[in-house]
Amino acid sequence: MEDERMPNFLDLAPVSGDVDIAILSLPYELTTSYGQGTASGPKACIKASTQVELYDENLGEDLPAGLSIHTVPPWDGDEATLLQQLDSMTSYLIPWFMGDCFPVCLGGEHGILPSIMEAVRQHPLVENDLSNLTVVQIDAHGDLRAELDGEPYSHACAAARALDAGIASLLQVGIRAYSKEEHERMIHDERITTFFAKDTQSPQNGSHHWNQWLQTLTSIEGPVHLTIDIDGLDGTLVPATGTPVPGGLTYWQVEETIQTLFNAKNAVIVSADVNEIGVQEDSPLTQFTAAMLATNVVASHVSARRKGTWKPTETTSGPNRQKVDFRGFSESSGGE
Ligand SMILES: [Mn+2]
Repeated sequence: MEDERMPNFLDLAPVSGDVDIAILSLPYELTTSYGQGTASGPKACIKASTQVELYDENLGEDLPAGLSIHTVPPWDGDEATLLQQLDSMTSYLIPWFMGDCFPVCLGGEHGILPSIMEAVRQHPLVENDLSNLTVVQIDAHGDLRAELDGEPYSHACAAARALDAGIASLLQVGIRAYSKEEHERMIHDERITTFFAKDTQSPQNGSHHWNQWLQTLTSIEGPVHLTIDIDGLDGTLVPATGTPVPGGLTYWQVEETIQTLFNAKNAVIVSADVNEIGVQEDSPLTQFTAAMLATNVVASHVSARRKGTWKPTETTSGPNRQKVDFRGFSESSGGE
């Protein structure tokens, strides 16, 4: 079973020429609290994606809708230290973050986000300065801890590390599990806007908060990275994610978030990730839900291209790209 051929995302034919959309796999798991299997998540998600319908109603046609979608072989780093692993992931990602194609990363635990931020830094619209980048985070957790069990690069610190990297703003939704320290940071850090699940999911006035969230997305300007921790969804939809939590977003709320974001007139979504994908054994629901969301991200990107809000910033090049040596994490740290 293990050595069966790995399918491409959506079971599409291999790409030999230009790449318009790159599907990247980061099977990275180091610090997930008590779930297991996010390292196998990207592979399970790609396998599940072969069962996703190619027809997209908004596009009015089947994916890939005239574009080339390339499934990049997974990152296979096996470095000695955590910081070297983060460097290795960034090296793997950078060739796909040069603005000529749209990268969609599948994870792996949310600890992949710092590596993604370093790759986004190389994007021509970001120009090595993250201070014009907005990160939109769908998540059950704040991920704003300074450290967890002594580890600053824990999945529980992903958003805090993105802020440390210098991003302009962090917009969070689905949030319902956080510490006192994280709650205080959400309230006092002006770069953070948090939409709590207890508000957006309130049976009495949830729609008021939800409309505010959609308006917030619509008014974003400049480059954006979208990070979807699938535990932002209600735990019933993703029981095999690292830390499933009840009381979360519905599937349609996440789709509406994706579509509203990609439709924002003055925002350019430069990259996205779908992370904390677990492998459910009794049913493919968890990995299939992740595959549906990744497909929706791809279709929404196609729509943004058609509207002209996303344009390639360089000449498109093919699927064979060299890793870029990156040592930012291991060299900038003064040790543990
Ligand atoms: Mn998270």
